[in-house]
Amino acid sequence: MAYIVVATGNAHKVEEYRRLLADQQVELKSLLDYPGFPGVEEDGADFRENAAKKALAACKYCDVPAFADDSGLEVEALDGAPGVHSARYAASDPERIAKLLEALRDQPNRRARFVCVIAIAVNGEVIETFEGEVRGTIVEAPRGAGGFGYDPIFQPDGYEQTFGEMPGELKDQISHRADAFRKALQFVEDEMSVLDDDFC
Ligand code: ITT
Repeated sequence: MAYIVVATGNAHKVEEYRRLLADQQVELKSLLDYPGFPGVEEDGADFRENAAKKALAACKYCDVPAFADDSGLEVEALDGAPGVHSARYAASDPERIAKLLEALRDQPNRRARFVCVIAIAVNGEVIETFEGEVRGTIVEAPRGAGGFGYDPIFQPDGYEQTFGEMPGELKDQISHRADAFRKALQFVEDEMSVLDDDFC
């Protein structure tokens, strides 16, 4: 079966993409399958730049079509922080959550959004990027052990559960990653005849 590489070392992202790609005739590999991959410095100014950098590096290294996502949480009362620095906000998921809740202590405005930008690279070139989002609020204390990252403190609009409490299949329907991925998949389907030779 043909395969594509998702340029991530984050096992939770790989799991989400495996579910999102379940109906497609393509096998998904990730950087976990390429232990020699030298890594990418995520020093871009925004999600788009970092996603493009990651996708391009993986496409060149693995010599197959690759995609990557750069994603994060933007909190309104913190002027969009941690944003593109979400992964580096603190050393571990529990510390990132604790730091964010402390920054929002006594803050009535708890509006936030998750953002995900997916970049696709084929034949050593980034061909397109797609942005997805989901809006919601930051709850007062972590709830749920599912998902990863900031999931236990993010409650999407229209739901009583945080991402940490809901089944992965429900997160897949409404998440920023799913939103960006749907747009990317539509693009690939539309362009398939053009990209057929490249897309394995
Ligand atoms: P790769 O760069 O290898 O893909 P990463 O975890 O470093 O893995 P990012 O640079 O895109 O990924 O950083 C995204 C961070 O934003 C991630 O570490 C989480 O802290 C947070 N994040 C992104 N999407 C999330 C989600 O669906 N649920 C919870 N937190 C998320």
